[in-house]
Amino acid sequence: MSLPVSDADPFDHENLEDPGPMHEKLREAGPVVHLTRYDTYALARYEHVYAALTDWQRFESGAGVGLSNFRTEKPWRPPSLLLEADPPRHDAPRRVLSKIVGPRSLHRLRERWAAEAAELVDRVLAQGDTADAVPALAEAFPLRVFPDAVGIPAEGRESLLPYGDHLFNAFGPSNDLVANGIPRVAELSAWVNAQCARDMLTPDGFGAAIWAAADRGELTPEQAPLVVRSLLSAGVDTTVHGLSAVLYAFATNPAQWQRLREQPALARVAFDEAVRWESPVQTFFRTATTDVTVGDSVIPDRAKILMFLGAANRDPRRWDGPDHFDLTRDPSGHVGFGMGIHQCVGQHIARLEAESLVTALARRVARLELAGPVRRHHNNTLRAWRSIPLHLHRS
Ligand code: OVV
Repeated sequence: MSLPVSDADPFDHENLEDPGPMHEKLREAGPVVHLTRYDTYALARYEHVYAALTDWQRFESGAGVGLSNFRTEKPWRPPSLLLEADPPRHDAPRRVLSKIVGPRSLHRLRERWAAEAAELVDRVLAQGDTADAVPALAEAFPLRVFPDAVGIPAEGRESLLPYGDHLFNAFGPSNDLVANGIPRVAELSAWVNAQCARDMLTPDGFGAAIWAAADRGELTPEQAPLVVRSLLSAGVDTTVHGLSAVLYAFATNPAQWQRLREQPALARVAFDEAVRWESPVQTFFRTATTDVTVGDSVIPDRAKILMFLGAANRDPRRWDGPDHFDLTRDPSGHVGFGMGIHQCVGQHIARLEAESLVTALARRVARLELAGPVRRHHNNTLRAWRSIPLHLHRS
């Protein structure tokens, strides 16, 4: 039995700025690596991340998918019924939400979102030929269409981003990023929780559909607001950074933009390739329910396991030229949305948002290029952006 060890800190600022070198070391060290700093077990190869994601019996979520263990430490908010639960408790909320945000239900949003995206891109282009893609496009579009689709009021929406930022930081260790978020937690949580009440939600949105499922007995009235909270928690920052990723990918790969312009139907595959390439959600933890043998090593019962989705998505054992953003590749099978019973329930929403925005841009912009230095935003879980200055050359 051997167990490679590493004293790397995946949550320090150097690794958050550029996790690539650490990912390579972890993949090369072996199928599982003990991270001594946090006494957690790292999986960074595609094969083993995939295996853990699809083995919910031995890699549970109910003890939390962050570093802290809910069985020994009180969670900072009531656990998610979807993310932080295992079967059978996980199943009814998952079944209800999958249907509400599934491809069939989203059909009615296609035209509306295409029009919203066209309007936004026209407004940005009317202001000149440069823009910061993060606030102007990647934040503006989801903050407009997604809360509308959930059915919450316009007022206070700006709270969604800092709430999500703190939530995704809180899956990591209690470092400076978490400390910086704490002063606003009570205010932001109170606002988000208030939006989950039945009488806050418009009758035609995802939120009202969740409450209607409770009326039919598919959820309890106690579960309904927590399922709405999952949408508001997981649905904004993730798509903002996913959209940033695809815009950055095109700005730095002009030949791929030309390919998209010739074949606009590539917008969907482009987004999945960007999710593979950047992995907006970099990591989640699981907890071992028993001793688990991985390679030649044993992960002990109750240990926390850190799954590096971003490292798996660039594992050269699985992908040819993994560091290239390439629209000729088939990115399906990437683990950027997870895999197995917890795989992103909102992925069809994210894809429709991306397809709407990228298509609107492709119709109007012949060339995209960086107009200055990009800046990352550091988060313990998200591969995030602060600024992507772009030159937008109209067609
Ligand atoms: C995937 C994800 C991230 C953050 C929060 C949640 C889910 C939730 O269900 O609240």
